[in-house]
Amino acid sequence: MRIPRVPRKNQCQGDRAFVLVIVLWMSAGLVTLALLFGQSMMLEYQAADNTWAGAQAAEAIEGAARYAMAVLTDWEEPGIVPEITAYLHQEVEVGDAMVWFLGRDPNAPSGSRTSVQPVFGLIDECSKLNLNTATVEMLKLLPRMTDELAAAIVDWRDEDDEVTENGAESNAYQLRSPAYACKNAEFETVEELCLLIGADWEILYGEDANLNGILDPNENDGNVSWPPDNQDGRLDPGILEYVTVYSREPNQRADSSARINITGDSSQEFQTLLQEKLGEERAAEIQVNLGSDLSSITSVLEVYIKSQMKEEEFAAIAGEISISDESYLPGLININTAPEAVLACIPGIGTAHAAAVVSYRQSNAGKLDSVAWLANVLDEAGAIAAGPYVTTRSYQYTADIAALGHEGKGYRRVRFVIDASEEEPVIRYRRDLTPAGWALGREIQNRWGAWKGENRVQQARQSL
Ligand SMILES: [Ca+2]
Ligand SMILES: [Ca+2]
Ligand SMILES: [Ca+2]
Ligand SMILES: [Ca+2]
Repeated sequence: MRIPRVPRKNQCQGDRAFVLVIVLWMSAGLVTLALLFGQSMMLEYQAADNTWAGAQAAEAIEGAARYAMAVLTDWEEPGIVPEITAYLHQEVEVGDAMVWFLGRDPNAPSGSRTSVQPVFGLIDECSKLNLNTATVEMLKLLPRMTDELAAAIVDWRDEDDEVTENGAESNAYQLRSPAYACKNAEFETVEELCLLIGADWEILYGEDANLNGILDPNENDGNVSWPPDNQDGRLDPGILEYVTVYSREPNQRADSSARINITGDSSQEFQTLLQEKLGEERAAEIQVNLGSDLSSITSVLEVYIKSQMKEEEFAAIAGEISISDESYLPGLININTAPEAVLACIPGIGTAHAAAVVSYRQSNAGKLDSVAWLANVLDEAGAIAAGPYVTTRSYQYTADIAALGHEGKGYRRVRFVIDASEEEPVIRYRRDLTPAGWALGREIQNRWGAWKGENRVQQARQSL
């Protein structure tokens, strides 16, 4: 009996099936390769595109920094905070890129900063407390500040090695591993605070992990994402929000000559000034009110109070007089721009009157030409106590510039401090804050940010 042969047809079918499987395998492999190739091209395209967008954003930031310096150079009233309408500050197109100056609202009540959208503009460094001049008592009143850190700040900058109560000098820093010495000289940046005993991340940054002054989603979700926060719907920033090392006012008149030091040997000059600006009769009355001995006067605000001048009379001479011979007056706080938390640190204002100071200046905008207005909010003793610490002038500004390259990609952010207290504005500080993450709030993110970029990528992917 012959074993029936397997029908040829079937054998043929088997071969074909085998070939088909191979072909299918190969096709699948080719498709996979093509997909992988496409994907890798896509990734390369995306990477190159993002790099390009980042470069555009970085260039735009350089341009915006130069622009900010030009604004301060050209501003017609040096020492007066430029009006927000006097310069471009948000969604400024620079080629294919777009830049924003991240700002602050000085009138936002410190207890209820609920804003999730940033405000824009230059930030006044003279609205902050100067680490090189503030006393322990003033520092202690900052939100989150501890007695230890306040004292350590003063010990860090003072020349001696005598430990302030609760403070820390070299002895304490020598115990650290590795050891280092107490600086015993002025702070040059606010980041130097990180070296100090008692300074931890929470005190410095608080809930504002990206240092933009607004409540970002991760800053109000408890411990779900960094940083830790109390989820109360309000931003509780750290002390970096409120401190500076840059504020200083040239002790000069508008024509760059030295101001008249009324506590020194210049009574004749002062008298002539009063006569020129206010007439002989008023000058005589004012001199009677002031008395002949001005050596114990502690501020120009005290001159205003004791002389019983009118506010507009004082505004006419305030920029001409001083109680110091120094060429610069460091650390004065601009009462027109300081937030409530900083005003609360000023002797005579304190936590008791800081909110009243803010609400007075809000309802009297345009009438805040000199420090005289503070005497309308505080009693005489309070105003005299505050006098040595306050001004209405500012010469140093932060330009916190964020930028996006083409199609909302390539986010970058650099913070500059510009000092306009000398003949030409100079940059005193520069820090890349890109790693701190998105700082422009949700609305801009939705319009320009990653979301839009992602959409473009999807479109590009579909078209491949
Ligand atoms: Ca010291
Ligand atoms: Ca924030
Ligand atoms: Ca959080
Ligand atoms: Ca909070």
